[in-house]
Amino acid sequence: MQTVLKGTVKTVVIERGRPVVIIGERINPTGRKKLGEALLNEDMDYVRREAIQQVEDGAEVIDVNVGVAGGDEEKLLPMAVRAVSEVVDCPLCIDSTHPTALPAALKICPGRPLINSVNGEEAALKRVLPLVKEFDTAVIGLTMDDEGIPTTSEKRFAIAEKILNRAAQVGIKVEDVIIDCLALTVGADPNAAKVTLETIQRVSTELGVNVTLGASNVSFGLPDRDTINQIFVAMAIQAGMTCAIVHPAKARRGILIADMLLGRDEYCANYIRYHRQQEKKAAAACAS
Ligand code: THG
Repeated sequence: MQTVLKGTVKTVVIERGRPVVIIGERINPTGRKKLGEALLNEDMDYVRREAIQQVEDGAEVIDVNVGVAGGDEEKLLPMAVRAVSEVVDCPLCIDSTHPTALPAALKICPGRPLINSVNGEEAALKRVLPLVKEFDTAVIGLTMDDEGIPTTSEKRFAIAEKILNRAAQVGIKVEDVIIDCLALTVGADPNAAKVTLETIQRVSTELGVNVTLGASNVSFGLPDRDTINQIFVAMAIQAGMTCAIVHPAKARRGILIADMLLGRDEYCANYIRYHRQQEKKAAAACAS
């Protein structure tokens, strides 16, 4: 089950058994005042720098979310997508549910992006799936609907099935739907992470599709978020997650180690290369 995404130059293949693909989450103004201000000022240099940095830190796909209070998303989304695609050659993940901003961004986005996202809600399915077909993209399907996010893996699984069925009806291939089993903060519900992991396991084994998470959500409101996120990501990978929307600089090490421990890194080459790079960086920082 291969999901193939394309940037201006690079092609990214998401598939179980291959190294987990990092989708850089940083172009998102939620909780980031400076980025929000930059977007309101249409300062695309800030967005460009953020994209370049994430690729340097190991992102293979860049998520672009410009949802900021008072911002004109229909104008900002295509602007940001263009700016990012001018400075990085990897595929983009267009993170918007705005009915007109999304098609406007798709029109100018090079390659084969990932749409983030559709969900099990009737209105969302009717609005987004035709765009996936028209622009020949892949799409993330969130396991939630008009009743919100189910608290059981059975219900989330049923929504995943529904999204795949509806996608098939409009001629979207099953490999072009990546299911998001939804990470919620364990700070609000002790079973939150467990339900997510159980859903990943079922979706991955019974439906065979690629699975993703906005993994950083799991630690909202808790101390030492980075460690929680790293351990959760490792567990999600074991359960079947094949790509992760994360902070690349913070998540890469744990992901490389999880891949290595699951036999997806021959001779530990990726891990050792990464380790050497980090040592070089540290030495350079000391010398300067
Ligand atoms: N699923 C899908 N897409 C998503 C999410 C998801 N997109 C948005 C979000 N959830 C994933 N992206 C983020 C981005 C940032 C943070 C969490 C998830 C985050 N930000 C810090 C905060 O708010 O405290 C601040 C950032 C910083 O300055 O470090 O945690 O679930 N498909």
